[in-house]
Amino acid sequence: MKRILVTGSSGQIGTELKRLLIKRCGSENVVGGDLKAPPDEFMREGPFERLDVTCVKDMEQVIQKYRIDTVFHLAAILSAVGERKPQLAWKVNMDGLFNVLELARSHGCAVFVPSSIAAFGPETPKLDTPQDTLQRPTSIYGVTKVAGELLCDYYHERFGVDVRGVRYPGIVSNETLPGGGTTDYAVEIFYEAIRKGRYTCFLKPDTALDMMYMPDALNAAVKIMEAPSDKLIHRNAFNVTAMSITPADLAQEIRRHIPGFEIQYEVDPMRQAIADSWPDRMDDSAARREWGWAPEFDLETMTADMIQTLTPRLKLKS
Ligand code: NAD
Ligand code: AKB
Repeated sequence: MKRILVTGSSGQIGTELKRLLIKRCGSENVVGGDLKAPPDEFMREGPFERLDVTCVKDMEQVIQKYRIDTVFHLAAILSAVGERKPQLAWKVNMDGLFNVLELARSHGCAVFVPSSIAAFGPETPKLDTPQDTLQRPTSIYGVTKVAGELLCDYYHERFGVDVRGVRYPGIVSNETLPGGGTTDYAVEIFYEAIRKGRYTCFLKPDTALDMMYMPDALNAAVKIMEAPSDKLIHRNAFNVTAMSITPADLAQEIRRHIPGFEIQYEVDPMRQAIADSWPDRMDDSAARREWGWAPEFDLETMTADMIQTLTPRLKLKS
């Protein structure tokens, strides 16, 4: 049985990944670690340690205390917050990753590290963005993601650390709100559509970006970690996507469920510039070929599920 540490376990992905891993491995085998406590409804789900990934001592104590053999390293600063606090983004994303990889090397842990569409930049092909291509991102978040991908490759090649990962697109979910990224509109829009019947979007209506529903994102993390090593040609930073959509596409699909839904646009130049520098649609054929990646949700099924799940919950709170 695996002994797992999820860093960033109070975040958008971490809360739900921890819950899924507990279902698979048992609550005593999955430890959450984060600077902040999890949302109330996640508080009782397995051990939680308040830890700072930039502090190697904190990290080592937790790894030793629970005899951890696998780390899902999700603690990070995302794109919009990163642009406001670039020094913090570098510190958390790079020092945190370095600490995790060093401890994985000395304690023999396997590691999952998510990269992002942010690892690409304006010179990268926007359509069918290849697995292996030019990566010159223009956000500090993207810079840390490319450097992180390279560091992971290095630790595998140089020290044999079993570190794997995917390049996630924007993740849409309904448990924990996103932590300050450029794709957050695709979550906020559902909450506002249900609560108020209208939403003001910070990206232009025709901004195409890759997106994915949370169940597929969780499945990708588990599946890549379980893939037979000898089948992997790449190992780290696999492109994965489920849909390429614009705010206008999402608004139109929401209108099929909430007919009077209205969307307005007040563009935030900083987040628009970041979105414009990212791919419109990635080619994820390497992940499909090498470890059988296949998303289950598209725009239609994700929208229906988001509205069905969120509506009773938000109505109850109002
Ligand atoms: P999030 O912002 O929701 O959660 C990150 C968590 O890390 C937060 O709970 C925060 O408190 C914690 N954290 C920050 N600094 C820390 C520190 N020094 N020590 C310990 N914990 C710290 O992010 P998320 O959306 O869950 O993203 C998880 C990972 O997935 C990140 O690496 C992110 O880059 C990547 N990713 C996310 C998306 C997405 O759309 N959510 C897309 C692509 C990649
Ligand atoms: C962000 O917008 O910063 C994240 C991501 C795509 O990495 N959601």
